[in-house]
Amino acid sequence: MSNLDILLFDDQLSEEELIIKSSAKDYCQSELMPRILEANRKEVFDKSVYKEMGKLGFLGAPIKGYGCAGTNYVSYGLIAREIERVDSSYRSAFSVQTSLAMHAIYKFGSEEQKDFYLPQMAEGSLIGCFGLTESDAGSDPASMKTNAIEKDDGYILNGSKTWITNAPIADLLIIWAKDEQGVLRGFIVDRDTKGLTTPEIEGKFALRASVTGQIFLDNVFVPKDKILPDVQSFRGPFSCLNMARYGIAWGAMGAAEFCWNAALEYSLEREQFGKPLASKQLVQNKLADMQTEITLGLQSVLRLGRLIDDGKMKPEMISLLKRNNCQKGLEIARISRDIHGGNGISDEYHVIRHCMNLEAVNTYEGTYDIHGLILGKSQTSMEAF
Ligand code: TGC
Ligand code: FAD
Repeated sequence: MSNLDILLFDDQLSEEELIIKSSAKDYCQSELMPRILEANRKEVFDKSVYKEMGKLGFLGAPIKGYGCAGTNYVSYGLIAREIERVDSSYRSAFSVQTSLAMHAIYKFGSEEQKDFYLPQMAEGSLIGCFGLTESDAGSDPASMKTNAIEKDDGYILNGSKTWITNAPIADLLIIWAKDEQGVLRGFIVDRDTKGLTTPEIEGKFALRASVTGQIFLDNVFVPKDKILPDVQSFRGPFSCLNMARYGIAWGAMGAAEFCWNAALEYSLEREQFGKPLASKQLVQNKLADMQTEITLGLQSVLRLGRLIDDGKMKPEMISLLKRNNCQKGLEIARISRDIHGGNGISDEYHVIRHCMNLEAVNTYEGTYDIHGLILGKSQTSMEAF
């Protein structure tokens, strides 16, 4: 179906980007796709996925040095797209490790922290998580209660986090907490630290192949060398979020592409009223809408990737595309589900899984409306949060 790439997307990629895209696609289709149905049904995340991604150089891909591949941001986006074509849970695993946990250490950590953690995280031997959200501080993380009290040789952390990807399986937890002056600080909390518990949140109907949990910090002692020295404001976590949101904007298009292709194939094969569904005007119009939104969405994230690689990124650019591509991806998944009729609710056709995943993807890393408000603020200079 070569005529689907109507604006010849791949012609805009370099030789290196094409190789990365193709190796990501091969891995995702041969190793992840065969596992996802059972993983989603049984709500399990296979930790060996991290080792496999590590071997391919995906983890921390855009980081220079420290055992990381040092790709550009377009390549990082291409990887996210291929992973999420299979499942948003695997893209979540990739995003949290790369853009949230590793990026936090890379941007704000000491040289010793980078030397110790990043190579092991790049190879998938250490798994990270990123604890910002609390039960009463979701869209508004500035209202968090988790606090850090300074002692001679470190800090004592108290508080809790919720809805944290990887929390139950993480070897190291990036925890954001306010000090006694109300200044936001970032801490690396190692798994074996006394007073740390990370129960799993069960019964999710989205991202079932991703582990999500809570984090409880009960007088957790963090030595001075585990504080991220170069961050003293919400600019820290928000700059990690920029990178993860950018990856999501690509990933949502990968999930949407899967759903569009599935709708096309299904409608070509399925006959009703004596003809294939694909011969019906209503169906063709839906396929045209899917193709349009995906083509525009992909062109836009490619442009954004080039801007990031050229050092011209502004956060509102990322909000525009995280918001748009998640919403459009979700709509496409729902319409594909509808075109599949009754079969659309069976996981064997995969689209219902993408629908449910994209509900969560539309919410995390800033909801659709929060990104609308960020864009509103950038236009009007007035905060409407
Ligand atoms: P505000 O006063 O606007 O800013 C505070 C400081 O942060 C700076 N800043 C940014 N810096 C870099 N990038 C950005 N995007 C930034 N946005 C703001 C700002 O310049 C300021 O710096 P300074 O030096 O003056 O201190 O902050 P606010 O409290 O009014 O927040 C506004 C708002 C609503 C935009 C923010 O709270 C927000 O983005 N809320 C959404 C929360 C969110 O996205 N949470 C995500 C949690 S992590 C997650 O969901 C992971 S899921 C991963 C997965 O599984 O894939
Ligand atoms: P709320 O903030 O309560 O929002 C509820 C609704 O109110 C939304 O529709 C929202 O748009 C709307 N709303 C909020 N404020 C306004 C306003 N000012 N004006 C108008 N409407 C508003 N967090 C982490 O820190 N790390 C993680 O790894 C992580 N992983 C996650 C994994 C999953 C599967 C999920 C579901 C969430 C994860 N999160 C994580 C948390 C996620 O970032 C939050 O769920 C998200 O930011 C929204 O916060 P909330 O759920 O508290 O919703």
